[in-house]
This record gives sequence, structure tokens and C-alpha cells, in this order.
Amino acid sequence: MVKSENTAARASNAKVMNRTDLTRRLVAKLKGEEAVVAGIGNTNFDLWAAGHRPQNFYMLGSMGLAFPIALGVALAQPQRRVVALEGDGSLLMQLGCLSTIAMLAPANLSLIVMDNSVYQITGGQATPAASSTDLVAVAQGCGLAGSTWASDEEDFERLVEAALSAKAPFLIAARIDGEPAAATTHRDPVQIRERFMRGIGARH
Ligand SMILES: Cc1ncc(C[n+]2csc(CCOP(=O)(O)OP(=O)(O)O)c2C)c(N)n1
Repeated sequence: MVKSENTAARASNAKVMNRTDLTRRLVAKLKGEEAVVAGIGNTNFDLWAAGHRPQNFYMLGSMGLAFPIALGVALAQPQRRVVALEGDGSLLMQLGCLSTIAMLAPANLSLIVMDNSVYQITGGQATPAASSTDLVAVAQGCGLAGSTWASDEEDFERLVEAALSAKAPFLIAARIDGEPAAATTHRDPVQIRERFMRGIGARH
């Protein structure tokens, strides 16, 4: 696998962690008003499993939209911290958003990719992250300079804390195992949208 020099060591030393556990650790770090936008499938299932919050948005159906939606929320509500969770396959489908986020650089946006190197929810086919693409190197190349692999759970928590008070967005990448999500989000797109709009005060 070819990796850019500065992420290669961190990528190969990164511990394989568990998405459900990391999502719970993330939610435990939130103060309350942060919006969390999670991508199709497992990232939003585990966000749901960590305990529903009115400020959570669960993307259904289309890959790669967690980061773009979170960008929109971050630009619309600059006083609110916004966290976006995405799977590696979904991020690979929408890589251009990293360039846009780096260019606009909203200080209140944090990005997390859960990299199991497969399209798990559709049967575990390998993504390019399994062999040829280092998503942290991609993010750095797009201009998200602070992007990094989380080396273990404590490092992940430290990076989340740093991201929640950072002055510029960066990508936290976590290598995760193949465990399925701990629950399944209730699939009701209208309810998800309305609850979120009220949760962030965009609708009363
Ligand atoms: C535009 C688009 N293409 C394909 C699909 C089918 N699909 C749904 S989820 C998924 C895999 C998602 O992989 P990843 O984001 O890595 O998350 P994981 O399943 O590994 O948690 C695929 C291929 C889709 N829903 N939308």
C-alpha cells in the first residue's frame, strides 16, 4: 500500500477499534447542543444505539452525504459545534467534499471516518481503503491539515476533544473491526428530518 510519508506510520500502527464503542465515547464527550450527522447505515445505526438526541441526524439511502450535510449545518449555525460521522466507502463516493470543507474551513465542524475498509452493509466488499487509498493522506492533500489516524481509544477521545474546540476542521480516521452495529435506526425520513430541525432550533 502506498501512503504519504507523514500518515504512513500512524496508519499502520493504528489499533483496530470498534465503531459502537467509539461512537459511545464520542457521544459521552458532547456537552449537549452539538449537532451530530451520521452517514448511511452503520455510522447512524451506532449513533442511534448510543442514545437518541434531538440534535442527531441519521442519513438514509444515499452514500457520502454526512459530511456535506454537516457542512451545511455548520455554515448555517456557526455558533453550534457540528460533528459528522461517515463510513470509508461512503466518504470515497464523495471525496470532493473534503476539498470544499477545507476551502470554507468552518471552525465548528469536526469530521470522523469509521474505516473498516469494506462496504459492510452491502456484504463486505473491499473498498479502495483496504489496499490503495489512505483517507487521512487524501484529507491532508485536500487541505485539512490536522487530519490524523486515531492510534487507540484514548487517542480517539483526545482527538475528539481537540476537534470540539478546534479553530479549523480536520479528519479523525479510526480503523474499526467488522462487528455489526448495535441497533438499527427507526427508518422514518420525515420524522428524522423534523426532529432534527426542531433539535437545532431551525423549526418550532
Ligand atoms: C449512491 C449509493 N450507491 C450505493 C448504495 C448501496 N450501498 C448502501 S450502503 C453501502 C456501503 C456503505 O459502506 P461504508 O460507507 O463503508 O459503510 P459500512 O457499510 O462499511 O459501515 C452501499 C454500497 C447506496 N445506498 N447509495
